[in-house]
Amino acid sequence: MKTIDLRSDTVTLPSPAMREAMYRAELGDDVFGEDPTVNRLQEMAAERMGKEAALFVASGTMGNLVALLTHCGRGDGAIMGNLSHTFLNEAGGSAALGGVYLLAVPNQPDGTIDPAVIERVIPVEDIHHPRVRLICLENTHNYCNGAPLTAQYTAEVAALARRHGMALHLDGARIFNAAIALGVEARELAAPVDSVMFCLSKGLSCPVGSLLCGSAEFIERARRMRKMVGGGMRQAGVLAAAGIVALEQMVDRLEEDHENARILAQGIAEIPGLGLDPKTVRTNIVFFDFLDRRMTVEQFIAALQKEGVLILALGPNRLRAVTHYGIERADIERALQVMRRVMTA
Ligand code: TLP
Repeated sequence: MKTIDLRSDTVTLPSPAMREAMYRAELGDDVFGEDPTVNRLQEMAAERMGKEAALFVASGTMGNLVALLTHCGRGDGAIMGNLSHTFLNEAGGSAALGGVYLLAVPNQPDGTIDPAVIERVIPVEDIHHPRVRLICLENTHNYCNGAPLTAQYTAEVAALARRHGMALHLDGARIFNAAIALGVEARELAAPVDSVMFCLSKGLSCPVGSLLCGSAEFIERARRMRKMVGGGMRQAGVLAAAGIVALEQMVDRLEEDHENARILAQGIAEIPGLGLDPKTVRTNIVFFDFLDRRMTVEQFIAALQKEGVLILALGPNRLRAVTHYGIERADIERALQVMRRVMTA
């Protein structure tokens, strides 16, 4: 029986074309800037994001950390959403390693932060106050049901940042999902920001890797920060080769994942004891509430697991299922059947 692993799109395995490209990759020492495959991936990434340069990093967490360390010095502030991955799930790295002061402001259900709220928390120039150098947005917004943020909204926040002499960083871990959902190019969503990180190892199915993109000057400084956090990866072309295949072959198919997520959401919404508004599902992330009182959420997850369906608990009685490469329409039907059976047992 096939395990239907809906815990995350990070569980995706490389495609046969990726494995082949990894095997054949031309390699060099990337700390010397001499890995031709890494260099090619970085050029492609910069081009896809409409930026001058890009830097291959080990993970989304490392990409965001390097971005924060490059934009902010010790004691500087960065404003971000209280539900953002950087604030909640990156081990407080920028505070621990860079002395960056994080100001978390409320995310709205659509993943945005009200610009008026951002405006209110920016302190006036005074020796009492931290210098706030950076605003961070997340697109798609993972914990806000994978909501895509529009280019217009991002441009509005960028203009606000500029008015205050601040930079704007985008955690675009799933920016291609946002682009597909909104019917625009990813570079349009990235155009207003100073730096953008996107992941290869989620919906794009690579085993490892993310890219940080920005101006040539920013990326040069980011390269030093990456080195500092131990991210100089030598013959990283074996990993970058999969990334090249991902950018060439895996972006357009994300629409399939979105379609599967819609079907899954519709099905879950019809199961008594599970709470979900299908309108909130616009990309590949399906959050829903566990409302049943006859069993605990842990028992529900264990019962699904026994039948080969894996989902994740992210918060009390809050569950997440993510569609991705390797999950077919028939798997969605089977996952729904299992959920129905467990809930009516
Ligand atoms: N997210 C993971 C978990 O950590 C929650 C997931 O399964 O969704 N930004 C965003 C928006 C992310 O969702 C993630 C990973 C990251 C950054 C970090 O990427 P990695 O895992 O490569 O460090």
